[in-house]
Amino acid sequence: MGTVTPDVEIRLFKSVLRLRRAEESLAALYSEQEMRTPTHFGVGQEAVASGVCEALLPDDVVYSHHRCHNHYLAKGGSVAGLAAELYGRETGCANGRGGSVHLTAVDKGFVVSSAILGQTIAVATGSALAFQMDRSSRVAVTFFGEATCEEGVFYESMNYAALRKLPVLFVCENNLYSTESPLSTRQPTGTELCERARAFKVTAEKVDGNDTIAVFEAATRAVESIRAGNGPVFLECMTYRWREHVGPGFDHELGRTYRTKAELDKWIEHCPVKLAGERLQSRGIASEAQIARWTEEVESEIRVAVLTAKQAPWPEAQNLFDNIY
Ligand SMILES: Cc1ncc(C[n+]2csc(CCOP(=O)(O)OP(=O)(O)O)c2C)c(N)n1
Ligand SMILES: [Mg+2]
Repeated sequence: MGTVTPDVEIRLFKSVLRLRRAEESLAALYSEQEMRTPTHFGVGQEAVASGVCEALLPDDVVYSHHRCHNHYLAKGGSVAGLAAELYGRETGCANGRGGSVHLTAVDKGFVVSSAILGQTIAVATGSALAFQMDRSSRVAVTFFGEATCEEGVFYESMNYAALRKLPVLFVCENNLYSTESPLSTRQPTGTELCERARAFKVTAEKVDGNDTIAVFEAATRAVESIRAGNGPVFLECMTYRWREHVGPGFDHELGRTYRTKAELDKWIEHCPVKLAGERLQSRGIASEAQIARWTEEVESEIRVAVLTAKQAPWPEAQNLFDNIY
């Protein structure tokens, strides 16, 4: 773990490609009105999930928030489980009970996602406490948006994690917006979230969240430091959500004016999948034909997943109350 070998680069590229194709395919099908769950797509933000998860071991655990598809898939969740969950079927990863914001793949170390901002930050911190008490070397990771740094639970968790030197990695996906509110309306000018983390004596690093390699390297440093017993790390990954806050559309096509098409275009230029693919080709690690083959493999996995999901049974009434506490 840790070195950027050609194998790592290939895995990172295949991961962002899989995340992108899965979400784009699901977004395209959304208008059929067969998926009835509100869905927060993470298109444009894939490199954060792929880069961090590549730095983890299989028994490290990941928690996520409402924009969770990328994290679930990058930690090893299946496209079939995701698609069936969005279609509300018994074969979904949460048996059709959770919808888009409540994904789980415990056997892969993706514990759960929740739409209540900040909730899983506290739960991940609790997992980290359990790992420490068990003298295990496992790490807990929690992904959240930059608006969640405006929630009290973020500071309580960070303080406790720092105090107890807990093995937790806080990953902030800074996509500049909370629903339709830009940072400038929510945080004082010049705010640096890393400085807030450092105020708690937490090691903090800011990276280009669209650069798979940069994220992977920063996450690797973070995880090594955490496993060495140095306590939590805060990683701020700068990125951008391409689609509307919730739903498959594009803001400019829907007449929304809280951000501009020009801003989106700038970020599309800095696309994580494009960057990772170009890097593979320029370094002679993979050809265009190889990339086309990988794309076809991913497309085929998604086609099967969607077809199977659409034919899968609805949840059974008799086990409706299972797993409810
Ligand atoms: C405690 C809480 N407050 C408000 C909301 C409503 N809400 C859902 S998503 C969201 C925006 C979150 O923004 P951010 O954390 O930056 O994540 P992003 O959507 O940008 O990925 C808000 C305010 C909520 N789900 N939970
Ligand atoms: Mg945000």
